[in-house]
Amino acid sequence: MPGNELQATQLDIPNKATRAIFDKLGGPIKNDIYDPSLINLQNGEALVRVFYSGVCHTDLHAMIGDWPAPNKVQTGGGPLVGGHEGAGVVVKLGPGADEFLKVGDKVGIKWIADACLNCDYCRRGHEPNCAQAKCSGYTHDGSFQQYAVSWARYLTPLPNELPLDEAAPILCAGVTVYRALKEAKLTPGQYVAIPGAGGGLGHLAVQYANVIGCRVIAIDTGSAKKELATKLGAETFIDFKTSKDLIGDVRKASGGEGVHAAVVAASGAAAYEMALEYCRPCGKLVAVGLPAKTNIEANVCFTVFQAKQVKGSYVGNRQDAIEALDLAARGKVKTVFKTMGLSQLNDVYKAMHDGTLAGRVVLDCNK
Ligand code: 8ID
Ligand code: ZN
Repeated sequence: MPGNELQATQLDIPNKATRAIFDKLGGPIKNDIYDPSLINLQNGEALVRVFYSGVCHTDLHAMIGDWPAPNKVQTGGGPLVGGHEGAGVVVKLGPGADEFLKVGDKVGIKWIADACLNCDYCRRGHEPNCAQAKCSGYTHDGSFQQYAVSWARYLTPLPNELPLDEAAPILCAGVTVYRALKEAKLTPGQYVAIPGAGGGLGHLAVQYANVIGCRVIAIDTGSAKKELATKLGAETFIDFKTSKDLIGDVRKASGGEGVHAAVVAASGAAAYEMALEYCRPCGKLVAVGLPAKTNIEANVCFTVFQAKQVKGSYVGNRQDAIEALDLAARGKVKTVFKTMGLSQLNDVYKAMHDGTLAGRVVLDCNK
């Protein structure tokens, strides 16, 4: 169902479906057949037929296991189904779940699969920081499967006019950079640098930054990513591999002063090395990309004298997701993606590791 027409038969639950699993760190990903008709939904759970799932670099981190937070495989919970940019349709509801959704609703599976919604963090809209938060494709099986169980109250309703494949990458990449730009508190006409601008998160960040009216300096490498970032509205593209003076180049492109904010959307540690330096006084580094074992170096004297800020930004809340999707549904932001099959996930990870993907890959879960 790439478009919006849903046929009644698409709500039938078959007794055979495919999921992509790994049971040891480093992979490989294997296709596994299971029976979704046997799934016994618990209180508040929904069964989602996933039509498309975006592949986020976080999924690759999960398979490698390089983060200081154990995933389901690392805690001995058995094989893990990755994926947290799932777009599909509700096909069955567990007890109490009908308070939130009905069968046939188009919904999105996000990184945060559920939160308590009642603690201090949740009440303030910091749902990702809830101590009870569950993560799709990490602590809980995610969207790299044809039928996924998730929590009805935390699934995101999808705008009807947005095709499911276009919606999928908004559910993590889109909401994350949308929220990160909010954290940057930029105003129209200000400069923002986006390291990782040619990747899944970055290509959406370029567009959301344009919606705000910012002047975008895209940082990434290679002609495909240059073309993509420029086409999507970056004013300047700086190739981090060929630039001989990245700080100087960013300053030159931002009126000689440096940028008002850097939203670091790269998965590589090097992207953090110079970001604080090419921010102008009072500028802000918003940390989004999650390279393992990486520290942000900030010289105390310069940080104080120049009143600079460093801020982490972790996905977004339910409202951020709705807002990010709304902008996509109204055509202000467009996901650029290549469609591949669920069975090709190993190839996607290889290309992602090699840095050869521009934009996102969206898996067609029927292939
Ligand atoms: O909530 C969060 N903070 C959050 C949410 C989702 C994803 C964080 N992430 C993290 C991922 O775990 C990953 O570490 O953001 C990072 C980027 O995810 P992605 O966009 O899904 O990855 P990608 O599509 O592979 O794009 C990464 C881009 O970074 C560029 C690459 O060329 C690629 O285009 N890049 C690298 I690697 N090093 C760079 C550098 N030094 C760089 N760009 C500029 N400078
Ligand atoms: Zn993600």
